Amino acid sequence: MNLAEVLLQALKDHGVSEIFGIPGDFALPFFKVAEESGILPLYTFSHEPTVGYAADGAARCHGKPSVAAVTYGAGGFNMVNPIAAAYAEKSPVIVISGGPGEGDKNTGLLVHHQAKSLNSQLEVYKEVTCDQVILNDVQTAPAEIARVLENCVRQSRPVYIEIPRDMVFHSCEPVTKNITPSLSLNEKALDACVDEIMQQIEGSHSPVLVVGVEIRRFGIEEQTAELAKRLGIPVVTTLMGRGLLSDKDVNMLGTYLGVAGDPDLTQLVENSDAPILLGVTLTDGNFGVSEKKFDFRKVILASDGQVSMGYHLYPEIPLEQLVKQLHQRAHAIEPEVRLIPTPSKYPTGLIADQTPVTPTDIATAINDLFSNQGPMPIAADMGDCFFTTLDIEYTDLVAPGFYATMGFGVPAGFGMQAATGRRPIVLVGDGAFQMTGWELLNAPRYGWNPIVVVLNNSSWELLRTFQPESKFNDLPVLNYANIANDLGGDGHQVTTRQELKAALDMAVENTDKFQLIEVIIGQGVLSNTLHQFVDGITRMRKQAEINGACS
Ligand code: S1T
Ligand code: MG
Repeated sequence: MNLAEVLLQALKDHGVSEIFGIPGDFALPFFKVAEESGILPLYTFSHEPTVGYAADGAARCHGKPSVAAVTYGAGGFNMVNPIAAAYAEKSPVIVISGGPGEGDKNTGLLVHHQAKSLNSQLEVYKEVTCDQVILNDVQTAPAEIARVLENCVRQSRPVYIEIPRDMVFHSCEPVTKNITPSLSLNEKALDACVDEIMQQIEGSHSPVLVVGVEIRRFGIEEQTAELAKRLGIPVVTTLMGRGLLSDKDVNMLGTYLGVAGDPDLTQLVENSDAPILLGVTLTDGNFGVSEKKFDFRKVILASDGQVSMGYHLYPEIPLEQLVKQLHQRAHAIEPEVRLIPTPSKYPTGLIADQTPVTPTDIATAINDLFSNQGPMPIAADMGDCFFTTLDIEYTDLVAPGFYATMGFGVPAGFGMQAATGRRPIVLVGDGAFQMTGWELLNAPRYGWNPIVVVLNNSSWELLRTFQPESKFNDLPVLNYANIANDLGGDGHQVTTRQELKAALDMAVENTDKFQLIEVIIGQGVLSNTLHQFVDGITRMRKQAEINGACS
């Protein structure tokens, strides 16, 4: 086999199911082998941010790596932001970039697409990946590929592989996959850690399980659900973790949103005497809106391969081993403080009248759709569309809940459909649609048919909420429904609830092409959850000012 075939086979052996990409002259040989070998399906797009977001969306759905392949320089640098998002949210994306060969380097001339130096791209990607390699030696290539792919899986972070264009067709030995990649395990430390956790849980009155993205990234949602059931304790997700355990039989109370969320749920989490945080990342999005500062002496935090509780830190405790051991030791805990999930607090029963549509009406219409025909997976962009998803029944969701980049929605919807074969609903604001929504032109060639809901307020409304005086928040007025028709789908423009319901029913019926529902929303009209976030953050800032003034 040649080096490219060896790499493609190794990708497949490490769980990769598809490649997203845009070629260039430094990557043409690799893309030629990728297309002609058929080892993995290849989907090309129009702009590299979409390549990165689609691979991220697919990786999140698979719980396994996905590939974003680009050319050197113009392509690679164009995709840094999506890979930064994947790094921040622990999504295992494998970046494969073409690169200059020996012939290119020895001319004594500057190489086109290079920036500061020939290794500039590698240096930049070191900041958003957990391991990197340039494959310029076929003798060492198999071991280097094995190492980098193992780190991608083991750390659930992006990695960078550069394949010089004059190396692609060199014959190369196949990659020997390293043993199941897992963090090194200290058995005695694991036993001591589990003992201490069980002791705290058994002595608690109000334990609660808070789950974060690592339980999906390391493929242990089922095991986590079993643990929760055996302990008999309630489960909530972090903002970043919304959508986790959506198909599992657990006592799921919803998403912890602090001051912006359900008050009973917020109280339960913040007053718990044994909050168990599994696979949770301590970010401002997840905990910045905490009404009450957590007493971290009581928090049990298992994340990034270690466990901290009280003043103890247990290094080298892989999450999957911890959950397995806890499950073996767990027994029903009868929490005295129980929050029985009240009937669904999600809005339903849209009144299909002439009232102008609000973001929460969109959530209500989707909830009604789900109750009639079952849930659909959702890909959300960043803007009020993201906060709107929090008013939608609990379902599979991919969204940039922490890194908060725009442009994620439509491409991640592609990644979701490529990875799962399920038709997604995409929620995106007009500003974010202007970034990557045009990529819908590529949907027909792959038979993808998302239902894309564009919240069109002709505004960067999320920014206006915090800085209303700025005129730059006004966006051009565009008819996205007309544009959808030109991009190969069906466009529906709606203003009233009645039109929204009709358009959604029609979109669901039409599966032969993507459906775009452009919802005209007045400026200043926000989702319930965003209102709560803004009120909560404003209240906290005022309190901080008062505290500052008093100190
Ligand atoms: N650029 C990128 C790539 N991501 C971002 N998050 C931003 C800029 C900053 C930003 C937001 S929210 C927002 C911007 C520009 C406006 C979003 O407008 P739109 O998509 O129309 O949604 P809505 O009108 O619902 O706000 C976050 C806070 O950083
Ligand atoms: Mg907008």
